[in-house]
Amino acid sequence: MRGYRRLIAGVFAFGTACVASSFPHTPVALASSAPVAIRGIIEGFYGPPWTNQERIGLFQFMQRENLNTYVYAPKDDPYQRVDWRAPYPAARLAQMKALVSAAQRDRVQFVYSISPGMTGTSASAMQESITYSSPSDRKTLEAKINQLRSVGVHTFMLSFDDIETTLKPADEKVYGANYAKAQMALANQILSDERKLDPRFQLWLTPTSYYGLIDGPYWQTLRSTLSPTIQVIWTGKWVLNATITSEQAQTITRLLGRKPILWDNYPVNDYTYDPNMSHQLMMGPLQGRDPSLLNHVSGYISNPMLQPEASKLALTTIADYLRNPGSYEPKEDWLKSIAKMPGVTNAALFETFAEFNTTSVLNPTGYAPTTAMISAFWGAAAKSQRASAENRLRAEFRTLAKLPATLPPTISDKELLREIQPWLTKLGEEGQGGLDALNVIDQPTESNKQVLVKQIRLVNASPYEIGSDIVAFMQKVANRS
Ligand code: LOG
Repeated sequence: MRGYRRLIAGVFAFGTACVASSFPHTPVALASSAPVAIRGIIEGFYGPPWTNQERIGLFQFMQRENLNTYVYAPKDDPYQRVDWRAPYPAARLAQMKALVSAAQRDRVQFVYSISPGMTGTSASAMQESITYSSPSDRKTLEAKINQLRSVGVHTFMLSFDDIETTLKPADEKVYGANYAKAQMALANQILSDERKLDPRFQLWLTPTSYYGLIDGPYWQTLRSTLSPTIQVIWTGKWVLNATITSEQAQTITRLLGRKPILWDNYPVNDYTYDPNMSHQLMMGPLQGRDPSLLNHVSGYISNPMLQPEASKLALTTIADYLRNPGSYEPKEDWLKSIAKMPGVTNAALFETFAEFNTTSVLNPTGYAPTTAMISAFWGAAAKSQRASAENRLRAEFRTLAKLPATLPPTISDKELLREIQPWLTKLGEEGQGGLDALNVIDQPTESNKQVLVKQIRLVNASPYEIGSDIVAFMQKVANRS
């Protein structure tokens, strides 16, 4: 089991200040009015990494949206994690060079993350993991950094999230059980070695304690030993957060001894690919972040979904929040962002689909209109009320049943269409299922019931999560009849 699953299970259980000069070497021209200097995206999820083509598309989007930083941190890219020791072969390095150049062209700062620690204590994990005190491992890591510098990268991140905290015997001899000390010493040494080679070198660090608000030995070691010029990541009180407040950011600033770079785990959806979960799209707006939060962080980076094109809706709202957090209104901004969504030619129709993909930790109820329609239907006391509630539901179910045919011709971005297709298909099946359920209510014949039961089986077989209130409606009708 990956480390983060344990953490996420816990989450589900309950449900200006920085000016350009503080980041002197960035090649990016910062908009002077932006409330925080580092604004961007971290490709930091588990699962299939994006392709370079997808990343380059994202850079263009980022430039338009005034996002200036991209962090390359795909957990499942072997060169970034398990095979961190392996240098890039020439062909792969050329691809990285093309990627870094594309980012530069779009005025996006490229940050390369490397994760030299593994999860667990298996023999292979122990072997793959760095020995912090080993000069040869450090040199190997620096050689990898130097290789990426040769293609134009100057900012690096050492990522120690979701890793084993038991030290190897060689490290124990030097650091006892204090893995924080081992990590900080390595980071400081790399900073001093690399600065000698490259005055533009910048280092960021994702600590093993990357969330929370309660002090402990790890952060005590971090703030007392880590060079103050190294930027440190924090994800909020938890891994996923309904709210992130200025007060929390001020607390963590004291604990880390510096303002954090906020790694916001929204709209990331990798954890919905866990075997016991249904896959979800996170297409709702950013919400629950204090308007003054950006005064208390040194940067804001969003971890998006496995689906880069579909991520652009939430990312547009994030970019708007980052431009002007004081006047940001989630729902209003979301509607505007749909209208701007690249490759979408019929905003109203896209909204019909997108509103079914807005349920998240940030907004547990979401925007799907069927929730209220279904409760109005069951709650209708008078016959006439029930009839009009039924008519409204039927019209909505018809729209949804037809959506797999009506929406695709209005989407010119075929990648976006490919990404959303499984959810679109399921929503169409649910629309049909809703109609089947209304038929059973109106005419409870055996054959109508069989049609409904068959449709329930079909939607329940899907591993994709969408429109669960419609499925519950179908089931309720089947159980009653
Ligand atoms: C991982 C991240 C993953 C995210 C959401 C951080 C710092 N690390 O729990 O790679 O995408 O959760 O599943 C994480 O957030 N750990």
